[in-house]
Amino acid sequence: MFEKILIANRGEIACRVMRTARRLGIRSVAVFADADREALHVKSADEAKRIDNYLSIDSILAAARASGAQAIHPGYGFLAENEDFAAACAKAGVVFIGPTPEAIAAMGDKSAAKRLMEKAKVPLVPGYHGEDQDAAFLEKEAVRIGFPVLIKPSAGGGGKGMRIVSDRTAFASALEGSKREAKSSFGDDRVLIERYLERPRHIEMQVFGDSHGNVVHLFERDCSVQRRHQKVLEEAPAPGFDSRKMAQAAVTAAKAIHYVGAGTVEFIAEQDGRFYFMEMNTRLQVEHPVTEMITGLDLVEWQLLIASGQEIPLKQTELKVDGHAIEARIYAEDPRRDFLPATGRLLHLAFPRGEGVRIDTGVEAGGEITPWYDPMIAKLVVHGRDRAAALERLRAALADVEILGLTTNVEFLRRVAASHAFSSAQLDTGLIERNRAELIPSVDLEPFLAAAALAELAHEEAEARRLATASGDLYSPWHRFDGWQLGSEAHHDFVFLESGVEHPVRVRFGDAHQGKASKTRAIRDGNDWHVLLDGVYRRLSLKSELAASGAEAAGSLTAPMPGRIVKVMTRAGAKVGKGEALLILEAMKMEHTITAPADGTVKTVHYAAGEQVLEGAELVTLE
Ligand code: MV4
Repeated sequence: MFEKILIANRGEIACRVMRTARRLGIRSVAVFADADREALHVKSADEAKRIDNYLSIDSILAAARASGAQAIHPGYGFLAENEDFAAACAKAGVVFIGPTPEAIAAMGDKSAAKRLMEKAKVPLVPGYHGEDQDAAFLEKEAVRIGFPVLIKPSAGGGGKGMRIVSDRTAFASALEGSKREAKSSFGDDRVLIERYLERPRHIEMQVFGDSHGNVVHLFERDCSVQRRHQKVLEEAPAPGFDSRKMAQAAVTAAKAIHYVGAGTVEFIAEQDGRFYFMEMNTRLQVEHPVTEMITGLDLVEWQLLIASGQEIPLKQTELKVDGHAIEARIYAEDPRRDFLPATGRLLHLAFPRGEGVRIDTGVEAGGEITPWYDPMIAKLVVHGRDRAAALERLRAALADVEILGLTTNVEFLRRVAASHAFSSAQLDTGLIERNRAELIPSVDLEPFLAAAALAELAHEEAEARRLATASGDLYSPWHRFDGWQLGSEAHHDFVFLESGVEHPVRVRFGDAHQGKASKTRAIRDGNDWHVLLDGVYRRLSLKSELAASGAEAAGSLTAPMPGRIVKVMTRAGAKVGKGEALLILEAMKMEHTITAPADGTVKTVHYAAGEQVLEGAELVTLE
C-alpha cells in the first residue's frame, strides 16, 4: 500500500479522500490554488503544495514530485477523466488512482463507447452512432429510428448540445444547432442519433475492476431526480426496480474495456423496466456515499487497494444490500432565480448529526463560496432500514440544516423530500419540472421583515448603549439607549431590500399583539440582515444604510444582484460622463441601468449582452 498520496482536487471530495487515507495510515498531500489557501482541504491534509490551478497537469506533477507522493487521487471533475493526465502520471512514475488512459479514452467518445458496448451485447437505445456525419444520411437514419429522436454530441455528456427532434421537418436545423454547440463546447461536432425516451429514469451501476481481471458491481443508484442534468437527490437501491439484468450488463461493459478501478455505468430505464446503456463514468462519483451506506464499504479504500495492485477485497456473492440510502446535494444557489449560483461567506453553518446521518463537506463557518468553483456546500446522506425510514431521516436531517450568509437550495430540498411525487417514488428525470410550482412556491416575506426590523432595533439600541458608555455622556440625546418604551416616538420605519425589491416596514411601539412564536436566528453583516426563521433563510438589506454607505449607489459598476446583461451601451476607450448609462442588467424580471459614477474613460467592458453575471461581478472598469 502507498505511504503518501496526493489529492489533485479540492472541497468535499479532497476531504473525503483524506479521511480514508488517514484511517489507513497513508499521508495525504493537498494541492491548492491561490483562492484556496485557507480552504478546509488544505487544513485537513498532512502537507500542502501550491499549484497554478486544478487543471494544470505540470503543476500537479511537480507537487507530486516535490512531496514524494507515490500516487495521485484525482477525485471527480477537474482531471479525473482526462486521459492525458492519467498518461502523464504513468510517465512521471506516479500511480494514477483510476483506470488506464485507454479505458478513459474508450468511454470518453460517446459514439465509440456505444459501438464497443454494442459489440459486447450491452443493450443500447435504438439509434445511429457511426462515423458518417453527412446531414442527409443522418436525417434518413432519424426516419429509420422513428421520431421523436435525440441528437447528441459524440464528444460530450451531461446534456450539452442535445436536441430533441419531433419530426422530419425540424431535423436539419436541429442538427445544425447541435453541431454548432458541440463544436464550441467540445471542439468536435460529431453527433449520434437516438430514439428519444420521454420519461426515463437515470439508474447507474457502481462497478469495480482490478488489475487481476476481476470485476464486481456494488448495485445501483437511482439519480432520476435532476434539474437540467444537475443531480439533486440520489438513492440506492432504485425503488421498485429489479436491477439484476442491469448489474450483469454493467459487469459486461466493464469487462469489455478491461476496466480497473471505480467506475459507474449509466443507463436510462423506461418505466416498464427496459434499460439502455448511456455512458460510463471512469471516476468515483459525487454520489458514491449512498453505495457506501447500503454496502457498508469504503469505496475510496477499494480504489487505493486496487491502485496498489491488490485484488478486489470481496467476491460478488459476498456483497449484500443493507437498507436504503438517500443523498441530498446542498448547493449555494437560488431556486427562485432559476437556480443561479449564489456566492458569499458562510456566516453560520450547522449540520445535523446522529445515527444514519452522514455529512460530507469541504467548507466551514467563516469560509466562502466563490464564483470560481462548484457551489456545492455539502452532501447530506442518510441511511435507514427501508426507503420510508431513510426518507424520514432525510426530512428530519434537512430540517436541522442551518446555513446563513448566502442563499441555498435547502428549502427546495425539503420540499422535494416532502413531495408526494418523491415520497411515492414516481421517479423520472422530469419530476422537478413537473412539480415546479409546489417545489418553488412564492414566500411570504412578512415574518422575515418583522424579524429583521426587530433585530435591527435591538442592534441599534445596543449600539447606542455602547456609544453612550464609551463617550461617558449618558445624557446626550445622540446616545439614547432607553429604547422605545420610554421614548416619545410611536413608530420606527425601515426599508429593506430583498432580491432587488424594496419593502417598507413600520414597527409600532406599544401595541401588544398575541403573536406566533418562531425559532429565529439573525446575523448582521454590513448592511445585511441574514435571517433564519423556522429553518428558512432570507437576506434583507437595510436600504437607508445602503444609501448612506454608497455601496449600492447609482454609479456602482458591480452587479448589484445576479442577472443577465441585456444591453451594453459603451465600449473600451469610450469617454463617459457621470451618470451616463453604460449597460443594462436584467434581474428578477426588472432592468437595472448601470451608470458611470464619475467622468472617465472606459478601460474594459467585462461582459457582452446575453451573458449571466454573478452578484458583485465587476461589469465595467473605468479609469
Ligand atoms: C436520453 C434521454 C432520452 N432518450 N437519451 C441526458 C444527459 C446524458 N447523460 C443522457 N441524457 C439523456 N439521454 C435518449 N435516447 C434523456 C436524457 C436525459 C437525462 C438522462 C439522465 C438523467 C437526466 C436526464 C435529464 C434530461 C434528459
